[in-house]
Amino acid sequence: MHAWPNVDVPHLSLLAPAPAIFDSASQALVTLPTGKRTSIYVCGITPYDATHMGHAATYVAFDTLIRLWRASGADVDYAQNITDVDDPLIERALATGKDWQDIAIEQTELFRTDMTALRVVPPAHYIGAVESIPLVIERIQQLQQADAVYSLDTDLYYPVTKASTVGQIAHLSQSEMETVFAQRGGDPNRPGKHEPLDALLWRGQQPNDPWWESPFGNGRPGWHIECAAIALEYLGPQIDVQGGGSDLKFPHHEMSAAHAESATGQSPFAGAYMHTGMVALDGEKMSKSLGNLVFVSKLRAQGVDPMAIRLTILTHHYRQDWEWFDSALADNVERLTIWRTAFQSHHPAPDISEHIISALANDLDTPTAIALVDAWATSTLSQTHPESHNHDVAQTVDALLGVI
Ligand code: 5CA
Ligand code: ZN
Repeated sequence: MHAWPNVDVPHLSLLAPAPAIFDSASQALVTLPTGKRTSIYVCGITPYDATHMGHAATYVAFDTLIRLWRASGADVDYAQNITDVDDPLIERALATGKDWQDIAIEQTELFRTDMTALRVVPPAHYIGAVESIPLVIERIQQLQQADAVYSLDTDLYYPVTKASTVGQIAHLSQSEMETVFAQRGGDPNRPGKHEPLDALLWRGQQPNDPWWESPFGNGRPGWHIECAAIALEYLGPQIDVQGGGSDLKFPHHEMSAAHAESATGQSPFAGAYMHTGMVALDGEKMSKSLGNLVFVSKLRAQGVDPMAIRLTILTHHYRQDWEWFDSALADNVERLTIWRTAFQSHHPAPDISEHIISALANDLDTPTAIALVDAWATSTLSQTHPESHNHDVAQTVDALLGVI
């Protein structure tokens, strides 16, 4: 698939320190490698009800990481998928009478335009599940050779007993895992499974379901093997960061890491597992199933500046769960005006770039970075400082916070 157009990111004269980010697996800050080929895989959308504010917040957070990481000298290779065939998309197609492929094409395009408006740097590899079916088949065959597949009726499962990563990213108890597994697309109670948490690798052809030919019979891929296969193909057997919202820790990231490790025999699959907090609306997680959604495209159609949306997102720390309020958007429309006035002002001001960079290098502390720019803008506009560096701060904000 094609991604969206590249974003012009200014090159900074300061070299940023290597970013330290919170790794859900070790539950500690880890410093990312720089100066060599580094890689990140961020789970992409299932293309319906895109792009809601939860999606936007997650992709803006990873964008902020990638901008900083590149500014620290790393050559970051970036892959993202599109889950363009899966149960919820097919259910939506059946419920609306639309073709699932048309929904996927239309919603992926909408996502591209929203990401472009939010100045999110595109992945080098933007890969759909459907176009990856041959990769999935190869990985399942590799898993078969590793004795990590069993069949049940016309379906194939991965035995959780092979997975050393299960329990290691979300840190849930067995009973919590069984509950969450059922809520997030799993089938813990299916008769005939060896263990409740065994994960579906291939679903044999079902009525009303799209299917593809394979050595295991006609069918379609499971969800977790899709991301494992894409990451392994485009980034290699071991990546630096696996990313997504906190709702993907279990089962998705634990299972895709397990599939990858069993297939390649190399571990760990990822050096760090980075997760964003959940955005809520009206007190509940913003989700397609509840329908409590704020869409980036609707705000844009109302004339909202996407940079104000981006700023509203960045006023929250990426790991925090937070609630969307229109009043916060209004505050950030105002903030943006003040910042832009200060950027264009000919009044002299100090260069605070180094402080902004330090805040971001410390687990992407965007609220502190924003407070620094706020204070800078106020002092710039009250002309109390001796030197002129407004252009430098504008460039740093453009390069690292993605706001112009
Ligand atoms: N296609 C899969 C990943 S392979 C998927 O989870 N798609 S999604 O469309 O449901 O979500 C896309 C990304 O947005 C995921 O990283 C998910 O964790 C994140 N996300 C979904 N809802 C929210 C929310 N309310 N707040 C923050 N992030 C969210
Ligand atoms: Zn994924």
